[in-house]
Amino acid sequence: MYLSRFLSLHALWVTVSSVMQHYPSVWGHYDVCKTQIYTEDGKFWDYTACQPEAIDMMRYVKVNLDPPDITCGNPPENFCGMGNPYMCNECDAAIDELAHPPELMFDVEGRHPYTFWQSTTWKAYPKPLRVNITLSWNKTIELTDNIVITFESSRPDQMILEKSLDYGRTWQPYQYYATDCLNAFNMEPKTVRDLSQHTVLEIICTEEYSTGYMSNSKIIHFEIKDRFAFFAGPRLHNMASLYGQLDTTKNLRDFFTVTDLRIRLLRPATGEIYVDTDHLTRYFYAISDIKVVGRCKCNLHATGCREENKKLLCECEHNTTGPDCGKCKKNYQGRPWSPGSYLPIPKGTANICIPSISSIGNPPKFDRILPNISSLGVSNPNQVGPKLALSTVSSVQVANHKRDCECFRHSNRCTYIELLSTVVCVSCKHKTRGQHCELCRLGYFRNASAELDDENVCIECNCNPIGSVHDRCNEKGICECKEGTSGPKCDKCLPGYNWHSWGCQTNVCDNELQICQNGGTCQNNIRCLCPPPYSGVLCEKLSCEKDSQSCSQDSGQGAVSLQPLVLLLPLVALLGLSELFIF
Ligand SMILES: *[C@@H]1O[C@H](CO)[C@@H](O)[C@H](O)[C@H]1NC(C)=O
Ligand SMILES: *[C@@H]1O[C@H](CO)[C@@H](O)[C@H](O)[C@H]1NC(C)=O
Ligand SMILES: *[C@@H]1O[C@H](CO)[C@@H](O)[C@H](O)[C@H]1NC(C)=O
Ligand SMILES: *[C@@H]1O[C@H](CO)[C@@H](O)[C@H](O)[C@H]1NC(C)=O
Ligand SMILES: *[C@@H]1O[C@H](CO)[C@@H](O)[C@H](O)[C@H]1NC(C)=O
Ligand SMILES: [Ca+2]
Repeated sequence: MYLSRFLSLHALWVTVSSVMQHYPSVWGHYDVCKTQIYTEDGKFWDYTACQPEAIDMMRYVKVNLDPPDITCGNPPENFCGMGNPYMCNECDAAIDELAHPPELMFDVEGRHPYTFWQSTTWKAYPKPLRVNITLSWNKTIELTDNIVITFESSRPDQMILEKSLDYGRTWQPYQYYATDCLNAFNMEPKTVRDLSQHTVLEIICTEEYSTGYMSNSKIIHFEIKDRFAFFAGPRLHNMASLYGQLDTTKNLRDFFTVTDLRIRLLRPATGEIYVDTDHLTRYFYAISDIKVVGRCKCNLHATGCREENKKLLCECEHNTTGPDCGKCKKNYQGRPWSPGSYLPIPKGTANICIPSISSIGNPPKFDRILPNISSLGVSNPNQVGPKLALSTVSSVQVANHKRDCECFRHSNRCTYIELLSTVVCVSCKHKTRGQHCELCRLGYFRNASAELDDENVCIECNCNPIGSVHDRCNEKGICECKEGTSGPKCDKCLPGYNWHSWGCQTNVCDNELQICQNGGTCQNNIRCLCPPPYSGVLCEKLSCEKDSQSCSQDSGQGAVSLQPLVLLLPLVALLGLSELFIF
């Protein structure tokens, strides 16, 4: 409700401001995906880049611990204070007040004493005490604030924060933490303040958060804001500059993007050079809180991100779809998908998906249809569908869009046809053709499971050359068959027909309807083998030998009288003596 009220106020405001022909410079929150604009020509939607609000991401996280049995309390055990090895407490998983399960790392904080997760103690020393805490969102998120890990124990001697961008398949280090960076990771110690705009992506090892087990601070940061500050200024007052930078530098954007985080605890705080083996119950990890703030990555195509079946999903606008709004909706693939852009400041560019131009697949319905371009010889009369010029899409955005060379990645060359004031792709590859390489060549059909810009978008019809009328097929790949032929590829015969080297032919004989007579046998459904003296297609005739008696009985007189002549004719032709026989 708030949003819609905001939208209408906003719309009103846009009306005013478009009269005044300027926008206020404080814009740049990217919190609306579209606004209505009123002009003399009527109402228009103006589409803008938009993104969800930054929220507490720990509400949606799935946590996994490795080793799985690393949480203390099963069996119950004692742990003691780092400073005072005689001040001890009990951890018992079976008793609520004494249990320290992983959920306590991201419960609602504010109680005292703090609730916390705790590992077993370092009983197995000198075997390393190592724990991986993996945080998974199953959704790409963009971090907007520092990651803050609050320890209840002393902060570890060695720790690595890692990130994944591909749902946990591969991992990269984000930051190393150690009391002694050189010793632990063979890295020079650094702090974020040692970095600059140019080295902001460098992975550093910091000693800032580990030294001094007696120190009061129990907090570890991963400094997002300090890194933003290289672009947006110390108090982040110039976010526009940061957004501009994020827009043009993919690496920078990816640096702040994650699907998973992993905290690798490698060595607990020991405080002294030597581990006190008499009091191993002093060494363990305990974390009371993890803070991760970010926003769903929606490629600047959504302001909403909701949880559905335990999974975060962008509520995509601009006719995009997918968990990250990472592709165009069906029938809105008039040009390749692209993310929205923060530029130009302050409203960005929406890069909306526009209705498909294509007629392969399902022809979309448009309000306005332009004359087709079959006069160019690029349209297939068998696949007539509405063709749409980019300029007819009713949107300010698209009207301004240059008619550039959009060939769905099947070509990167276009030619301008002045007569039609149209840009046409040339040399479409991957068996495509058409103004935007959006059609399949003759003899190919659209792969329904492939996007228009897929290399495999067109599949060969593969019509049987003998059984089909031509080598083209319909949108399902079904060929047009000759008489007697069937099957999607026309390589089968209908009942009553048989496949020969020249296609399907009606059976001459079979064992049901066309039975060879007079003791003849049917050979391959092609011919009857007749026993003498029978002949004819079905052995229904008697062959007349010269002095056969049966001939005159069964066949008419004409047959007898004609016979000598019939026998003579080839001979006559052979000798060229036809003039001797004048009837
Ligand atoms: C933690 O992750 C690292 C890196 O993938 C792996 O080598 C290690 O076996 C995992 N488990 C523990 C308990 O360290
Ligand atoms: C992640 O999300 C996908 C859907 O996008 C779902 O199929 C999959 O099961 C989810 N994985 C986990 C581990 O929840
Ligand atoms: C997206 O498509 C719907 C129709 O399915 C249309 O009403 C809407 O205006 C379109 N939005 C954009 C941003 O083009
Ligand atoms: C497209 O052009 C062909 C040939 O010029 C014509 O027969 C057909 O009716 C046209 N289709 C449309 C939708 O204008
Ligand atoms: C159809 O496209 C999908 C997606 O690219 C591809 O995996 C598949 O192999 C294609 N089918 C054919 C028959 O080429
Ligand atoms: Ca807690």
